[in-house]
Amino acid sequence: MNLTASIAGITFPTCIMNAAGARCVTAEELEAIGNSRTGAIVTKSMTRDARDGNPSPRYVAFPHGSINSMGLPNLGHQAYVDLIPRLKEFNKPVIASVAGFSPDEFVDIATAIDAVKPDLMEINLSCPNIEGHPQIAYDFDAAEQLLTRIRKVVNRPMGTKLPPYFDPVHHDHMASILEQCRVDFISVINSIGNGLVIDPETDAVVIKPKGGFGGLGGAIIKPVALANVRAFALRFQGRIPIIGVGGIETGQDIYEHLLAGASAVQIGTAFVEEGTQMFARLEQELTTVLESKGLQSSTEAVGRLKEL
Ligand code: RRO
Repeated sequence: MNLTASIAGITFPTCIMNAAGARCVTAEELEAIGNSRTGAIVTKSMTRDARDGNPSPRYVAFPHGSINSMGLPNLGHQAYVDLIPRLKEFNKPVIASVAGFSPDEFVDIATAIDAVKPDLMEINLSCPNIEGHPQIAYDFDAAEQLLTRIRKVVNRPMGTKLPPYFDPVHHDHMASILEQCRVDFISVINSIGNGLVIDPETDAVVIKPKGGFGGLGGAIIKPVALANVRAFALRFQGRIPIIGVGGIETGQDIYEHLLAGASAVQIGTAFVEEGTQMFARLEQELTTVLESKGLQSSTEAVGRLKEL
């Protein structure tokens, strides 16, 4: 079975990779990803300076989902500038995820990271967990201005990680901004921001930051993720490739993301729960699903969703 993917001219040995955020902060974690069956190595979103992130507990899994408010813990961009050349030796694409607390910070990090030539750069416009910093991609003018500035300094293929949108008007607006800004790919969706989970035993919230509000991930968000993949796929008509993220635990989940229009997928919550052996399992399961559909490659499934 051919599970390779091509995004922005870069070939991926398989279409299955980790999502930015989970278990991809340190050199050890990133090297473990490099040594696994993953189709790419995606870094944690980086900021200018190293950060410890929010106080714990800050990630909790519950039946069919997870909630997190990590608060951007990362090594600081210089550590990833130093690390990326080593990560490229694993012979699979390296995707550097870039965040920031101001437009200047995004631009400075993107400039420094571009110089060490990651295969792709993913600009995170959708972190829901920093107090006082709203998700940029919900402010369409700010997102457009920021992407316009970053595009000028980035020569590598550049994409953006988006939050979920819940109205077609917002899909229309963001899709036109992304085409205008010459974005090479998108990753959708980030966690569903500012959910709340309550522990029935203690009557308390389950994570400490922001009074318990945090980003939702895992199986419960799959329908929202699929809707966003599909909504952008219908608008882009193949002009901008899509990496589907959200709710993937099985090969069938990956297949559904492909049907909706994703060329590849990223996995967060299930990767946190299962570790690097998950990639081989998902490869196997996806192969079984594709075979049962009479397909020879994952690419053949992309966008093949039927409507009634
Ligand atoms: O670090 C986080 O709290 C975090 C980030 Br940057 C993000 O983009 N999405 C998320 O669920 N958590």
